[in-house]
Amino acid sequence: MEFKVCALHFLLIANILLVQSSVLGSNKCNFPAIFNFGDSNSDTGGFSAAFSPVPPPYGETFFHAPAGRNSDGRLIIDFIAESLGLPYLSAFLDSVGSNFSHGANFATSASTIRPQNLSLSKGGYSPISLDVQQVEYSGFVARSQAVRAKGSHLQQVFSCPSWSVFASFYSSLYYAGLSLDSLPEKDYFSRALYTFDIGQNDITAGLDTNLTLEEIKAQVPDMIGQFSSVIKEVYSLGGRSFWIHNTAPLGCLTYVLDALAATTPEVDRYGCLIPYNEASQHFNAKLHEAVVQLREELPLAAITYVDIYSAKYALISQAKELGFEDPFRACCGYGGKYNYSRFARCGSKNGAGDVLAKSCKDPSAWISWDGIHFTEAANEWIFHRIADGSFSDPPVSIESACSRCS
Ligand SMILES: *[C@@H]1O[C@H](CO)[C@@H](O)[C@H](O)[C@H]1NC(C)=O
Ligand SMILES: *[C@@H]1O[C@H](CO)[C@@H](O)[C@H](O)[C@H]1NC(C)=O
Ligand SMILES: *[C@@H]1O[C@H](CO)[C@@H](O)[C@H](O)[C@H]1NC(C)=O
Ligand SMILES: *[C@H]1O[C@@H](CO)[C@H](O)[C@@H](O)[C@@H]1NC(C)=O
Repeated sequence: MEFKVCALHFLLIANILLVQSSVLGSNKCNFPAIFNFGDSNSDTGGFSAAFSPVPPPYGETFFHAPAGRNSDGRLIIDFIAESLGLPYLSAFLDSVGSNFSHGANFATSASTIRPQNLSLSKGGYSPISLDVQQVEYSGFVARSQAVRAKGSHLQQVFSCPSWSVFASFYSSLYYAGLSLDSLPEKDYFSRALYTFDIGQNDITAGLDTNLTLEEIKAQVPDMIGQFSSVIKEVYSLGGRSFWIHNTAPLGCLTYVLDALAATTPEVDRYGCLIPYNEASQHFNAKLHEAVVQLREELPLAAITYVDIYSAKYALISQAKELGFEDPFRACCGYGGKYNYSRFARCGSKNGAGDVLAKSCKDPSAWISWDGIHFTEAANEWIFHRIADGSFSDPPVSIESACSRCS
């Protein structure tokens, strides 16, 4: 009910904006920055910087070398950055060659919303859970502004005429030291787009510890509660435009099929495992409810809920019609029914040090890159489906995601 009213309002606003835009120019938000939070679906180098770098052949299609991303090329977050006219996001944890002037990426692979009780080596999940990403973000806001304040003070000193001979020399040294032009301007934090894609690993972490789906569903309110707290924290620091992806159809992903297809008789007509898709849908329904609630609590926020589940399901279920090969078979992998083995993942080497799990000839023909993550071609397809708002509540396009719906 609430959603319908909200969407209707939005459509009216959109019509007005459309009329205005032909007169005034555009209804775009002109986001100057993106701050992203999440897991490997949107990690652009955080896990690689902190734990272990992704090996070749990751990155082969677009970056022509491993680029901290779990794909052969660009991720959805890269296509988002491109579409908003912004540079690719540097990972907050990567201190070499990073440039945060138009945003930062706090996502790391294997991250969960809820902190896990097992260390990375025991549980396989990242200690950089969403609460930690939020602490990193808070520190980034405060410290980047402190550095900027020092820099502008120095600029005034150098503008004194008697100093002008030395000014350009010293200022270039000083600015290089402070990397002033690698940090966002103050007002960017309130004008930025805040993107979130996290939750998939909270569900699989439960499966890894042998919880039943019912037990995992019972944890969803805690997952969503912790997610909402982070949105409120970002809002309290000035964040206003939020673009929130829900979670993928787990029962259609190769690594889940590999582990659980043998013991799961309930399969849909495309070959996806029904109970695991239902677990994702349960999480997504609760996330959607939380977004509706957050809109009431955060009156100045524009919060877009993006049903990326349906976009991914559409791609997998219509793979053939869309010109892709078997959606369950990994392009890069080794052995088994799906060219996927959890013991020999994409890029892993054999005893002699040769790459064992190799890439396929044409990754652009495949949907699954490594059995867990999507190929660049799949990411691009999914990006185009979600970018125009047709999978969103409210149905705003990404460049207009600062529009509130009430
Ligand atoms: C970790 O352990 C605490 C204390 O037993 C528990 O409350 C919490 O739910 C656990 N977290 C996860 C992700 O299992
Ligand atoms: C960071 O990127 C911005 C925009 O692309 C650019 O203007 C700036 O010079 C860059 N900073 C450094 C230190 O390279
Ligand atoms: C989960 O069950 C499997 C198979 O029964 C077992 O090998 C594994 O040790 C169990 N994992 C945990 C964390 O209890
Ligand atoms: C997966 O296996 C590798 C060898 O480890 C091959 O090189 C790939 O071509 C294969 N990919 C597919 C899609 O079958």
